[in-house]
Amino acid sequence: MSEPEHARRAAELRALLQQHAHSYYVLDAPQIPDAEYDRLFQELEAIEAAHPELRRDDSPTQRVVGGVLDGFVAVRHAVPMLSIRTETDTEPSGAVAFDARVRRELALTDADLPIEYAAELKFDGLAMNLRYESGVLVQAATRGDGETGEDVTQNIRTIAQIPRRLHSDTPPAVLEVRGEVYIRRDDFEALNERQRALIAQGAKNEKTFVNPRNAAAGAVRQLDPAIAAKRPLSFFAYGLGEVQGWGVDNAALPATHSALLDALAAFGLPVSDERAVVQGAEGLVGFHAAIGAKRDALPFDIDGVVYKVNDRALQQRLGFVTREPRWAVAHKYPAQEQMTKLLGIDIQVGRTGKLTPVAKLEPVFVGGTTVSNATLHNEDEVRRKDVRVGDTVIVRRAGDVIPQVVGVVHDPLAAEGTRGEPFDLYQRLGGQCPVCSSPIGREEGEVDWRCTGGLTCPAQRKEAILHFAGRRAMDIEGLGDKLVDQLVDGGLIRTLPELYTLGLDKLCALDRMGDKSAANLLAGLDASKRTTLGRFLYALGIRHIGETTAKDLARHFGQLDRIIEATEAQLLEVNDVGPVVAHSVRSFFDQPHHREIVEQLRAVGITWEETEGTAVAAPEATGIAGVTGKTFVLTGTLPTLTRDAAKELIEAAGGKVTGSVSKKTNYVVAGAEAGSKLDKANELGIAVLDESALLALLQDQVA
Ligand code: D41
Repeated sequence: MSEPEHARRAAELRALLQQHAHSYYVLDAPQIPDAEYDRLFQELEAIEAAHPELRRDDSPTQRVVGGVLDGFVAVRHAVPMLSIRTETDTEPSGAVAFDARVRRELALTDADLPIEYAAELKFDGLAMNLRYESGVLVQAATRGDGETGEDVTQNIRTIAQIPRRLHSDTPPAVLEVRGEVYIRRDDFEALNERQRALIAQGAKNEKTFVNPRNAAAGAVRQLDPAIAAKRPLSFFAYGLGEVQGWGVDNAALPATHSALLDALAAFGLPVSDERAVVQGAEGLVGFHAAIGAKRDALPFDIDGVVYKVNDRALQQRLGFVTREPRWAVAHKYPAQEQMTKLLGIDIQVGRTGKLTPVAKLEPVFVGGTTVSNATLHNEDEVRRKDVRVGDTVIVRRAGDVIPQVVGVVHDPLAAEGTRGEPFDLYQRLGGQCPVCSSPIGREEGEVDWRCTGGLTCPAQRKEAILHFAGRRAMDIEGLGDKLVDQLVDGGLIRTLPELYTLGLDKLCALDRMGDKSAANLLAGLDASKRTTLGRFLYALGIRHIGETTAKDLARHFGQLDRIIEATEAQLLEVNDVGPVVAHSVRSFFDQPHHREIVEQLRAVGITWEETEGTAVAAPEATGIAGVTGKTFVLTGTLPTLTRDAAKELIEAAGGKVTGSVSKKTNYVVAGAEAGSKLDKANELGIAVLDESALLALLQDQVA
């Protein structure tokens, strides 16, 4: 580059970085991936280093970003919140280099023993200082610029995991705990689903979030704590700020970082179990590799691991340079977001008929694999993000979640009018399902277009059969997904009733199907014919009709024909049936091909007992008082009962099992690794039972 070229590029980079820093820090809506921001930042740093005369006071390289926002009270940290040095070399050599630096600083030679390190995760969230006085949480503050942050106590108090009071009879007079506020990936996906639903219902001020860290940042800096409370925040502690009176003269302060984390855990603070004490560079490399291998399986995002010299006395000897301790480093992993080009948009028909726009991408290495397809969720999402073919987009792949396009990179230098057309799903498909050519439709208040072919669309056939055969539906023993693939792909069955016309000869002709398994399947099919009305209804796979609703409908109407003929108003009379469910049942049976399938199923000999129904009698009258009518939510792994078994027991006693915790939930049954549902229960003050307490409760009912 020539001299004027450098000057021009530096100015361009300053402008770009300023714009992106604003989007990131102020709007919580980044326009480019972090890795790209870092690249631009480093490019500017390099130019400024080579040409000091180009350095400007307002350059993003000259100040710490993340200043104080209007609306929150500034808090001066009693002890500054330091930064952590980042090792961007994602190879093992990054760990080796850190160990070598530490040994050099301590003037150690090869003859000396390896250094002991505490290795932990680098959570991808928001740094926070929690101040406890006499064991009581009195203040929570963001890091800000490290000297001054914002008081976000109200919002942090909504995090159920963070104790309001330390678990100790003799807490330190002052204990500042530092850690990271983050959002789990499953909570993030659920949050964005909710946001998409709100937007679909016409909510104006709602948006989806680009990634968990941004959602967390937005929640922490919410001016309305009621909104913050609805965001599923979590917390992990990793260090200390000011400490007074932890024993006489802080004599109870642990001597190592690992013991400190144990002590924080004993105070009731969340501390990650994914940590280790290791020896020397070799130990660090091993930890980096081990966590790298399970990164996808962790329930939250990490962008690296952190190594800390374990001995706190050694830490003090090492000290820090320009606000970064010499005794700690963050060792990164490959980024989970990257930029690439959008080559086209395909539309996939899901197994339930949902039509999903899928981005065809120029292959890009992200989150550890090469990605060339990513979901765009639905048409509204594509339009809102204004994603068009030919654009440069940001792709995110984290954990086992399918890759997603989270946004478009707008090239500020691109000419107007050179972009592709806005996306229109209906027009693209000419109104027809790309698999079966049935009309596509979208119900009011829904974001997803769907194929209306239902049981007749090949894309939905396998799923419909598997659902029908499922253990909680018709319970057809021996009919799993491999066999369904064979039956459908081999053209043996196209519709549900055809299952029951399969013969031994046809089955034996299938690959790997012996006489015995064929006979077993036929026996399974035969046995499934005697069922209950609830199971049969559930098996039909009507949208929005889960097991519980199917049972409620069966109990209420008693006879299939009454359900088939019921008006929406009559359906609304059923316990827990709202307009969406009523409409779904009605439109299912309005379709002639669905009625035909039901008739054919009856014709092949499927039977159940029909009753008068309990349209007038309250269901409570038949159950066992106490558990009857109570709503349970199951979360985590119970020691002996499977989820299905627990559900069956609860339902047998007259209780109901639902999927999410709300004010209407009576009990949450929690097992190992219970997640956000448990937090929610605690937050709402709902009774939490373990397995034995559940069994005792159910026992009481029977006794
Ligand atoms: O998980 C993290 N993001 C993390 C951040 C961690 N595990 N340890 C950290 N340790 C420090 C020092 C060494 C300065 C106590 C940190 C951070 N700092 C940190 N996070 C944001 C700024 C600094």
